[in-house]
Amino acid sequence: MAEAIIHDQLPIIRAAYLKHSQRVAAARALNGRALTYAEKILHAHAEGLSEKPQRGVSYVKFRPDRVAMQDATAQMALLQFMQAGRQRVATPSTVHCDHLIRARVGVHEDLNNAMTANREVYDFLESTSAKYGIGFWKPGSGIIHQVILENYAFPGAMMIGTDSHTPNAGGLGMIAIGVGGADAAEVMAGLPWSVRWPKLVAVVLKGTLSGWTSPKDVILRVAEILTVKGGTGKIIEYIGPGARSISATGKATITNMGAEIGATTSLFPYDEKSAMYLRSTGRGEIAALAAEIAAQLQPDPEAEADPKSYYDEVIEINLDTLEPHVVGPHTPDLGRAVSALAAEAAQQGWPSNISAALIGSCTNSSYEDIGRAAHVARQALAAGLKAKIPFLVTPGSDQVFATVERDGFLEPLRAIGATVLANACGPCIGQWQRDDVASGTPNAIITSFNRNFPKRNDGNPNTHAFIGSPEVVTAYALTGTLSTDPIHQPIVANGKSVMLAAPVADELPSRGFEERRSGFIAPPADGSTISIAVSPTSDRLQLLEPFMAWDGRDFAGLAVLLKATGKCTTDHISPAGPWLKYRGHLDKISDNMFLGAINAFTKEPGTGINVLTGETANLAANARAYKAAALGWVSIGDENYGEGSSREHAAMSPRFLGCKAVIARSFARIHETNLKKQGVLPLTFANAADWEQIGSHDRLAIVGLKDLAPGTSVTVVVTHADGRSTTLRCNQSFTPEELEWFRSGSAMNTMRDR
Ligand code: MIC
Ligand code: SF4
Repeated sequence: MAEAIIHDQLPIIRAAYLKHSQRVAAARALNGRALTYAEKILHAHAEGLSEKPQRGVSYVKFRPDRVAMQDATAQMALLQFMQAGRQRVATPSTVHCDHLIRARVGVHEDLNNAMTANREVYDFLESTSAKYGIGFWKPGSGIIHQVILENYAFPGAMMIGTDSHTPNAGGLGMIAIGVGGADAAEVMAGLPWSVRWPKLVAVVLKGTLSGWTSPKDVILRVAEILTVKGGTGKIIEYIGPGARSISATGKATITNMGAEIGATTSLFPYDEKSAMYLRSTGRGEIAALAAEIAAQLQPDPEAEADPKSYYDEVIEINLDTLEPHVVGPHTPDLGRAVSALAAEAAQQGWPSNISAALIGSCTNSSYEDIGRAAHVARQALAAGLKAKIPFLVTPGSDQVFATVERDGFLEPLRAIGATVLANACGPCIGQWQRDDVASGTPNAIITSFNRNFPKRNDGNPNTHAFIGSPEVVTAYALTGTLSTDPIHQPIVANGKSVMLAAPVADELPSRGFEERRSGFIAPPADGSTISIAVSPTSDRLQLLEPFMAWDGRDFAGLAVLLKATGKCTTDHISPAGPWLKYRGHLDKISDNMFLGAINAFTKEPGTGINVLTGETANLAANARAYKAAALGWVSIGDENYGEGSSREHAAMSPRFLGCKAVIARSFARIHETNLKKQGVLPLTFANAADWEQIGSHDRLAIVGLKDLAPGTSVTVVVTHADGRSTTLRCNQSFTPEELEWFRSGSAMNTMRDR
């Protein structure tokens, strides 16, 4: 099976490399200069480019090589794809079952429980995959991004994935972009994928990592510099000698978590580390093919020598002096060195007791990561120390799990008290049945995951989540407190004082990885006879009804359902955790709409004033009441509205419950596109201060919609409760093609109409 997965890809990769070399040569001529690495991949996949693309301006169509979907988003992606009426996918695609597994006691029981609890959804995903020619990875085989890195990622490729951390594959030199399910459905249906030609940021790495500093600290530092919206519309390219010194899996940690700065994607050039990883995962033949065109899988030397002339922004990080970092709570860009955390926690009054430490996840469960954590654990054991708090380990894939088990890394971790969970997202996505801390209790946790929004991991708004590298998190597990620095100060326990030495571990297993690909089910050559059954009484799955086309009239009398203040991520708009199980049922999941969004009108999450009754109620309930009364509504957003994930439910639920427009100070890229795809107007205030003008009982008219064209501004007339009215100017970023989606009601309607 393993052989087949790789072998099937070889002809595709050969053809891709031939095209890559030809296209790169042509692109140099078109641009009249040397190219960065991202530019090479973009040009190799662009369709019909006759002019030099303008960064941040030109809208370009691309032909990705692959589509990847995880179970929580694949349901909507496939339900939408089914509307296209195709027999088979036009682009190689895979589905990975990882998000729906709940972490409670440990790998075996949790996996068994998931198989029972999610049977209907797994059956749907498996049979749909078989029918349409999609590769299917069973629950337990691993988290999408690890499985992709181990089996499908190759330098120079382009992939889209229905998960925001798809850029993980950028660690292996690939442009891998997180998108909503509608984008995936279109590419699977044979349509191109469009995006504005990104701006380019170079992160020039000098020096080498040493001591406690790890790849995680590079991205934590970048997040601190660029903030959660600093990467919007940009590709982050890591270059310089330091880049070549980082392992391929370490690079993947960095590009994976680039989602947290809103970047379109992040990537590293192909180098010897990439080749080593490919060989170690049984893909020596791919490494050999890449080596033949190595120069084309890197930035041209001119670009690396003079980044300021080739990139829009240049950031320099010296790995020799980079300190281990911890970020949080509540946002990934609130960073500082580990050495500064205790003082800051005391000053801020954050709960000092850490209640749980968690390592692993899609971004930090490589052989090297677990090896370094295990080294810390071995030192603890030698000194008679154990984890003071619950300590959970989530391996990224079956292959990594089997290899670290074989090489004895899990033993010391278990011996200090770790529980090894299933190879799945688990606590990272709120699939953590936590019984030890009552909801509402202030506490801190520390993880090596990506995200730390309030309620993200355990549903408790008072859990202060911090993020660090697996080795740093392991050290904190031994002390259970934020008040001391466990890596620069001795750990005092059992009357002894122990100074931990900096962890060391191999990047890759000297004996190679244990091959574990038995979780893969290849699709049959002909799936046309397979029928897909969705029960009309199911509460897990629901066939989609097309959204209504726009009636050609301006919007008038719209109510303001919500005025979000502060951070409003997709986790605030469409929380996960207990709601994950309804990801295939639009009506059901819409009850979670805006549960986490802080409403400026009520000063609390999830509620708003129903303008029809004057009563304060749950926002989804208000929206349902407006829908029943045929009253359209808008949602008002703050900065970087829709930050975070790719989940299109955050756009579909509002659309389903009658939202006409979202007007925000600014948007995160994937969410803005998701809104457009579902036929909702995303508008931004031309004057950010106009956010203040909107009151709870105002009614909005959005006028001149017939003349909507790329670049035009939009007039919004606000009629206030006292009868006064204010006219606001808003901006929009629609392309001609995206306007079609708005007019026909959704991108899926446009696709079907064609
Ligand atoms: C996440 O990390 O937030 C998720 C859960 O993986 C999401 C996808 C989803 O909500 O299903 C993402 O990153 O896109
Ligand atoms: Fe899964 Fe967490 Fe990674 Fe998202 S960030 S794919 S939830 S492990």
